[in-house]
Amino acid sequence: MPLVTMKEILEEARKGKYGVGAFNINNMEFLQGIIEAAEEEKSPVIIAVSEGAMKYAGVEYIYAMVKVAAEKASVPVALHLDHGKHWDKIVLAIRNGFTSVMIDASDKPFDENVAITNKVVDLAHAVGVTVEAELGRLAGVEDIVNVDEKEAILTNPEDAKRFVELTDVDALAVAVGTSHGAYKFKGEPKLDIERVKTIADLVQIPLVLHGASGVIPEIVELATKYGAKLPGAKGVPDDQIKLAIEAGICKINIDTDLRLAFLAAVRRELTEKPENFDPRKYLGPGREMVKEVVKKKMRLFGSSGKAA
Ligand code: PH4
Ligand code: ZN
Repeated sequence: MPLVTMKEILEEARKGKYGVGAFNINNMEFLQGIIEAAEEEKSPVIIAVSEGAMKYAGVEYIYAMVKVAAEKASVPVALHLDHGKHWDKIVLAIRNGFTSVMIDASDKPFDENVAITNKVVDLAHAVGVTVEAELGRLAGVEDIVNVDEKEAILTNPEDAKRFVELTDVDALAVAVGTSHGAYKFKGEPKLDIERVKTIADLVQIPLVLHGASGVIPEIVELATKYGAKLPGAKGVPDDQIKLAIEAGICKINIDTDLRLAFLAAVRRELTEKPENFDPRKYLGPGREMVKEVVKKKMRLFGSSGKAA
C-alpha cells in the first residue's frame, strides 16, 4: 500500500494501547529485514531515517527504496525523519516524500523549542506530514546525581502539557531515563515509569521513547565471540519497555539493536568463511538477523497482528 503518515499509525496504537517500533535504516538490507518482519508479524511499522542516514545513503535513494517497500507490503509503513535538527534537512525530507518528520529542538530553551517546533508544524501540516517534537534531554537516570538535576533533564509533565497546547505537534518524545547507543546504564537499568504515566494523563497525543534498544545480551555475546569489543554494553530490559507502553508510550525507537544484530551476523560469516568474498553471502545473514530481532520487538511492543 502507499506510504501512510505516522499519525495514522500512532493514533491506532494509542487507542489500542500498544507500541509501534520506529526502526532506523541506512541501507537496503536493514529496510528489507524490517519490512519482511512487519509482513510476517502483520504489524504496522515506522521506518526512521536520521540526518546522518540521509547524508550516507542520499535522500532520493532512501525515498525510492522505502516507497517500493511500502507499495509491495500489505502492512502500513510510514517514512519518518529522525532527530531533524536543521530546517533545510526537514524541508528536504518533506519535499522528497517523507510522511513524518521529527523536529528536535530539545537542546533549546522551552520558548525557543516551541517557536521552532511551530515553524515546522506550520510547514508539515500544510502538506499533510506528521510532526514529532522532543522535550527534555536523553540521559541515563543513574548519571543524574541529584533531584534538581533530574528535574532539569527529564521531561517535566506540566511543561509537556503546555508544550502540546502551544504547538499542535502530533507526537511528543519524552526523556524518562533512556539514552542513545549501547551503553545506557552502568548499574540497574531503570526508567521513570511514573513520569510517563503522569505525562500521559496530561497530554492527549502519542508519546515517544527514544534510546529504547535492549542491547540484547545474546546478540552482544555472539558479536563478542566473533571479535567485537563491547565491554559494559547495556540497554533497556524488555520488562521496562512493557511497563513504558502500559504507561502510555506509543512509539519506540530502535537503532542500536539492529546495528548489533547485523554486526554479529556479518562477523560470524566473515570469520567462519574467510574464503567468501561475495557480499550477498555476508550481508544476507545480516539482513536475516535484523529481521529476527524486529519480529521479536513487534511481539514485545504488541503491534504484531494489528495490521491483519
Ligand atoms: N534514535 C536513533 C538515532 C540514530 O545519527 P544516527 O543515525 O546515529 O542517529 O533516534 C534512537 O532513539 C535509537 O535508540 P537506540 O540507540 O537505543 O537504538
Ligand atoms: Zn533518538
